[in-house]
Amino acid sequence: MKLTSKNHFKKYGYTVLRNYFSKDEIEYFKNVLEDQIDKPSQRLFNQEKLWHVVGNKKLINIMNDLVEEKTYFLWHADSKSTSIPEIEYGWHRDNPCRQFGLGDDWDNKNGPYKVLRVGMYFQSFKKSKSSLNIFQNSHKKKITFSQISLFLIKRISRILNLINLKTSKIENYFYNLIGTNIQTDSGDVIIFSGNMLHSATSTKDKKYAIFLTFGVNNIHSENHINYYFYHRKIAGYQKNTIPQAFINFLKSNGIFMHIPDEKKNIRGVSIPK
Ligand SMILES: O=C(O)CCC(=O)C(=O)O
Ligand SMILES: [Fe+2]
Repeated sequence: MKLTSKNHFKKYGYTVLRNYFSKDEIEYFKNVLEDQIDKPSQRLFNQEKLWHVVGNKKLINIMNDLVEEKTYFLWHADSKSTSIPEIEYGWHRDNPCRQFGLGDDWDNKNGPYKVLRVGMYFQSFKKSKSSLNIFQNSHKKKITFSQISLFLIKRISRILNLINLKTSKIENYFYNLIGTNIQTDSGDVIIFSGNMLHSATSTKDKKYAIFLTFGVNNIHSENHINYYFYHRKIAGYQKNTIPQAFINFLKSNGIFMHIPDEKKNIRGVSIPK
């Protein structure tokens, strides 16, 4: 029996909405993303033509239903549009405390962790071979055997790179062994828990994607915002550069969440190099 999105999410920590966007919507997003192809990645609040995707009522309702609580926009949102095939294999979590079980994100005494990442894809799988690998349940369970495999894969890839072999085939093979490989086609949306291990796989053609973050009104969402504005040095997350019109837009959609004015200590915070 096929699980509903909600049951799938509850069981594995992620869900995939296939063909979520219509042909016209896909066309629209593709055009906007094509205009900024290979330019430095922009924060979504500075991309007016993409704002409306954040207020997508159907999507907000799906997220509210998945976590059984009202969700808000957490500001960590950007787009990726590249013509250069990616050869990136960065397994990571998107949350502030990236080591399993360590730090505030993993402490539920002040509220459950309910931060969602949303990946929206607008390129055909056939052409791009784009996929997202996920360690299902890595938001609940420590992955020990897999961590060892990851280490081995990195070593093997590095050696193969050194001797100049075409590694993508071999790497994909390994990734399929250790993760759940979600092939992304135009119009697909993946929603996953922000503390889940994941990695984009290599692509062969253009890739157009938008990533958003939503969460319920609690300490974990507050920490997520604080982390991207004050702990990480990712260009563009500056409170004073956010257009008032976007703030008004979020408020009118009931998804506005306050951005703090200063850095707050987060226990167990990880800062990737
Ligand atoms: O490119 C992708 O599909 C994933 C990107 C990602 O993991 C991120 O932006 O945090
Ligand atoms: Fe990520």
